[in-house]
Amino acid sequence: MAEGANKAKIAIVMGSQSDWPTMRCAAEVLQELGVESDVRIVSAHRTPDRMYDFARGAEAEGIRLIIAGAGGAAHLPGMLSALTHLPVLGVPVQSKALSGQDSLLSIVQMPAGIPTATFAIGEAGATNAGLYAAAILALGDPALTQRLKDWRAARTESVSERPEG
Ligand code: RP5
Repeated sequence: MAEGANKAKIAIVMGSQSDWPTMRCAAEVLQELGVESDVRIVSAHRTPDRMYDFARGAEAEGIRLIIAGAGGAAHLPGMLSALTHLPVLGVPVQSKALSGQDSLLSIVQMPAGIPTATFAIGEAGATNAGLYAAAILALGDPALTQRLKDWRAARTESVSERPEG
């Protein structure tokens, strides 16, 4: 792809199609905020060459932040952090065998020098990774800052004073 040809500044990558129901939460909240994302399947284990090419080419494509989700032996976020200086926001996908504890520990325990942000297991983590990525981009984008403030205000207003039913 040509230098800067990608309009999206945020890439959302995941290790498998099976991660998409979780990772789509990041894509959806970014869409609500009017932020484009480029969504791809990139596996550290099954498609290591694709992972390498993506990580090495991301900056030139115009990507500024990477949200990476994986489950089980979740090496993708850490490997991406090792291959690019771009910020990597890791989402531990809930695994079948260990409920995502394995994913969480695989992502969070990076050695000093290779920083990888780690969010909560599952959909909450994916949503918050999307919001966090938007907040970082908003530092240089006043219009996005306003949309983020409006989004948060709407969430606050949606909380009832008393439970219903
Ligand atoms: C990881 O293995 C993926 O990130 C996924 O969470 C997990 C299981 O993958 P599938 O067997 O469903 O493709 O690499």
